[in-house]
Amino acid sequence: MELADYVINLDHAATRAGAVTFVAHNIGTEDHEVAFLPGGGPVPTVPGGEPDEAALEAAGAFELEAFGPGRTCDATFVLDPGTYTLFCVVHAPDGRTHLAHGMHATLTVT
Ligand SMILES: [Cu+2]
Repeated sequence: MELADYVINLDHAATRAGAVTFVAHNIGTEDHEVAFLPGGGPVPTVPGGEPDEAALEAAGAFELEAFGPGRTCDATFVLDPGTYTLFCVVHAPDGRTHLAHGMHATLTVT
């Protein structure tokens, strides 16, 4: 996948369940991360737009931690079938999260 400012471009919108390796290229100018929300749907936030960490933890969210422009990171996760929302909550220079700027995508696992 490619991570840009502020877009997640997936190579495949769907994949098979089991161990899935993600290779993420940061082609943007800011740090980016990829957080995964099992169950899909909107990312829970608290008033002001910050992610609701307690709700994310309760939902079993996990992540590929933030890394810098021009870098590539990979991670392997064991995924159950379902829908996942992928998103980035690094802060942009304006103080808002990348998620608030539209940096999210949907992955379907079958
Ligand atoms: Cu980002």
